[in-house]
Amino acid sequence: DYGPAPEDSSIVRDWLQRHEAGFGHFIDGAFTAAADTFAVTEPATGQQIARVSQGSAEDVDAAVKAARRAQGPWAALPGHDRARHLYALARHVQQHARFLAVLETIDNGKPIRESRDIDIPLVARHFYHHAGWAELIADEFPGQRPHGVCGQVIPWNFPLLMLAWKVAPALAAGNTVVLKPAEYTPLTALAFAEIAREAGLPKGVLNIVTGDGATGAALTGHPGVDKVAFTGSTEVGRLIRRQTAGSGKALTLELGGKSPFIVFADADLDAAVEGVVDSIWFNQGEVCCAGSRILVAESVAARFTDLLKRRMAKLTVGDPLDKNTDLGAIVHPVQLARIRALVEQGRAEGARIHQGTAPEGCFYPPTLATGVEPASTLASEEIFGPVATLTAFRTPADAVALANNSRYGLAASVWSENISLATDIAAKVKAGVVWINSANLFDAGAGFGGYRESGFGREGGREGMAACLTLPTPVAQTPEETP
Ligand code: TXE
Repeated sequence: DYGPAPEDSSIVRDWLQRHEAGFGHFIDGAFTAAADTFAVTEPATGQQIARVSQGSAEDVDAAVKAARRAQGPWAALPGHDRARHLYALARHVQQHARFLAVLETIDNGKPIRESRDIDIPLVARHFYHHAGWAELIADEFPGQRPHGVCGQVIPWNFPLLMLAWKVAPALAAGNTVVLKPAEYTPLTALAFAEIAREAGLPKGVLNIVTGDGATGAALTGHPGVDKVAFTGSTEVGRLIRRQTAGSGKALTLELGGKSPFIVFADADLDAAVEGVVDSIWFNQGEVCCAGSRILVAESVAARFTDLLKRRMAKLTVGDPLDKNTDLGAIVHPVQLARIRALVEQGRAEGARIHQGTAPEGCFYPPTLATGVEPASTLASEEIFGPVATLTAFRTPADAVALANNSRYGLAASVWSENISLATDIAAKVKAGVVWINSANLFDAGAGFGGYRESGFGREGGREGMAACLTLPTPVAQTPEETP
């Protein structure tokens, strides 16, 4: 049995106890004294588990200045030295993997099986992968240089993984970072700051300032920030685009989604059912690329719906720290209220709602909505909960039209035993990522990002590295030098 033992949870509770007075920010290699703190709660119990500081404009300014001082020396290190630091971060994450998995589960509400087997291993993988890039940049991107100071704002659905996605490539390229975690889930970022210090990362290279949207806006609007990277809601993405327009800052946005999950008649239907489980019922559906719109060939729609409903009834919703739990707690009562309101609106618009069971508290059952019009709320709004719509299609062309009938374009999943059909459809669906006979597979080596209202820019792989670098301003040539 390799799951977290009960003592892992007590190590985390002890750590929280030690920080009972509240967490400060991590600036210039040290923690500031806690000030102006707000409560962080455990979604599964509603209990306060920590207090963290609400970052002011002055805190953000101090962090940006520390990052600026550290940037020149960091970028001047030979690539293999930056790689050494990133490898050290990866190894230290692995050493603390159990602690980080339990802390993530307590703070976010996600099942321990997922934080243990998916989130934390992918965090380590991301640092290992980008350590490799740190050594390759000079050869692979000749003449390019880092942006400078990166201001990064991340959401609450994959707190430490989103940190890794943003921090690892930025540091590999020679940038320094000020990161603001989401106010619901700041704890693994603060634990990571301790780990970075333990791993010997030079001071000022990574700074963490906690707080809410106002702290985020102070960071993305700070004139000392050269590159802004944001993952979160489309509304806030729009605000940040406006705020940074004309500032000369580079910008990447990873926003919402309403991703199609397309099942053809010749698909392995049992495998596709498991695909749905991994797609919309993974992480309580709080996944930007969740397959929230199931599109299924008319000839198998009734059978597939039946299989799905039966599978849904077997999913266990409850204690996130229990290894048998399939869906944990919803991150916050505000998010739960949002999911409930959207489903009720769907019901009022005529959708038929099929649900599993969930305990009292901040939990929501796995949900399938049938009889939904493509233009209805449930089929078009990002719900960010375990709620999928199911719509039948007649022809492959209908499937593509339905799939592309969205303001978003983040991901898609195509299920068929006919690989020519699957690749043909994949090419026609407007989405940044398309999975065939699989869903929600993330790899540090593959670029991830969207089209349309899902944002722009890529994270991961070569494209992700390119987004952390910039071409130097061209030097004007004198006429004599022109051949
Ligand atoms: O997101 P916000 P919220 C979607 C999802 C969810 C909805 C609302 O549909 O129900 O958004 O979630 C910081 N300038 N997604 O309100 O506000 C904020 O502090 C700079 C999809 O939690 O976008 C947090 O760190 N930063 C999504 C981060 O932005 C600002 C993930 C995200 O919070 C800011 C999360 C501002 N003006 C929610 N205002 C995805 N696609 O992954 C807030 N923030």
